[in-house]
Amino acid sequence: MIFNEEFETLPREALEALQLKRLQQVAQRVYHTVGFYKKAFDEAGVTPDDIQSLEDIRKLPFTTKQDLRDNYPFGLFSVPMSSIVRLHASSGTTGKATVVGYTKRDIDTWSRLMARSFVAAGLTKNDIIHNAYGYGLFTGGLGAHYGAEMLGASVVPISGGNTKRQLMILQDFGPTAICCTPSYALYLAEQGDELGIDMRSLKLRTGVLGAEPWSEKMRQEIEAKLNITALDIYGLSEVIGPGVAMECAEGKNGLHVFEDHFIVETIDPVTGNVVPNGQAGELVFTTLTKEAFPLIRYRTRDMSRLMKEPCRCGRTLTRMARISGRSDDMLIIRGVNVFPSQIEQVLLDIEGLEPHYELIVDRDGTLDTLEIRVEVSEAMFSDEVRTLQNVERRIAKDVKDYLGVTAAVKLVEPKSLQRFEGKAQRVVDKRSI
Ligand code: DLL
Repeated sequence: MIFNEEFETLPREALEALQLKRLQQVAQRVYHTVGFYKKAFDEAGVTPDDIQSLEDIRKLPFTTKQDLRDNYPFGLFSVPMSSIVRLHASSGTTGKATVVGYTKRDIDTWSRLMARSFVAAGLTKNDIIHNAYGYGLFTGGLGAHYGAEMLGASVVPISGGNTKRQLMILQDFGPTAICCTPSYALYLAEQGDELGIDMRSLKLRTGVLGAEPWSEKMRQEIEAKLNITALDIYGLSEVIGPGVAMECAEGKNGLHVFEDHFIVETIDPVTGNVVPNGQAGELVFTTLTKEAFPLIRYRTRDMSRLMKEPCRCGRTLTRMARISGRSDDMLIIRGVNVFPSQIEQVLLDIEGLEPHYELIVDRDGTLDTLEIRVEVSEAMFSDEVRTLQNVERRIAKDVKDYLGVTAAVKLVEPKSLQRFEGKAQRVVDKRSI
């Protein structure tokens, strides 16, 4: 089943003609309404009129997360605030990260993209969708919610957390589909087993899972434990939220990028050059239809590879392989995006700590764990145990307050952590997904 048959199955030529027309429009729009883009285009010596073919997109400059931060909070919006009906922000940051805005039409576009995603997963208006993505500034909850309503399905807006209640509702309401992160799907399965619930005999048939990297092995585990078909959904707040790309139930091999709304490129993260089709590279997206917050050549730092071969579902949209990693050091811990530099900032704000630390990320059963080991100064090291414990508590609290993640903190002796000659390796990620 295809939600938007016309646009999802356009012959490539027609799709590319549509993309070019929309690219020309968005280039004009940002050049004339957003000071940042006018300056960036001028510096690159390019004007919107230079876009004569799709390849000409390569003349346009990249946009990075730093550009978004520099223009915090609303500097890249292309419409007046009176036209903005919704704001979201990326998770797990001090707040000074990335804020995104939507017009009424953007919300409608996004809802349709999510409805498309659900239909690609085989869902219909007869489904009951248990939406365990977090509601709030994170785009997962409301994005999936509006999409489910657009489809006409019955949505259970359970949001994240309170696993016992989730398990009760899974049994009592009999939802046929679940939206959550893959690791939470596994956690639910595990907790259900512990409580003696037969998780395989629930009414669940489908999982629309994403927001963090996962693997084929994890998919098999989730499918076996919950007796569902687990499909991958990708997106990022900057581009629109979930619903940028979705795996179809028929192909179950790569995610269709909704190319009538986004142009996707893959680049070499070091040189910035576009890599040949099929080769691994960093995903770069340009939005074609967004009004409030159009983005030109946004560097996602997510690594993938594009597959142009036709898919058995009939969609002509290019597929991207599941995300294989990141070209920067961003960690996703229990669904929260965290940069080691943000943890460093918290540590440096506390007196008596040395700038030597190590972050150990692991998985306890199905849950991500974070341990922070940090060296204390000689002076502090000779303090009473109680003082040291207080410092540990303070670090854990600050990390939780500012970044939204729970961490176990361990103060270690001065000079006990490894030193590095080249690039410091501060993160030990023991998770195998
Ligand atoms: O995670 C949007 C989303 C919500 C996607 C619900 C899917 C489902 P952000 O919080 O801005 O937005 O985080 C975006 O999460 O750049 C990737 O690194 C990672 N990510 C998202 N989906 C996937 C996925 C939402 N399917 C960042 N596989 C992105 C791997 C993913 N990583």
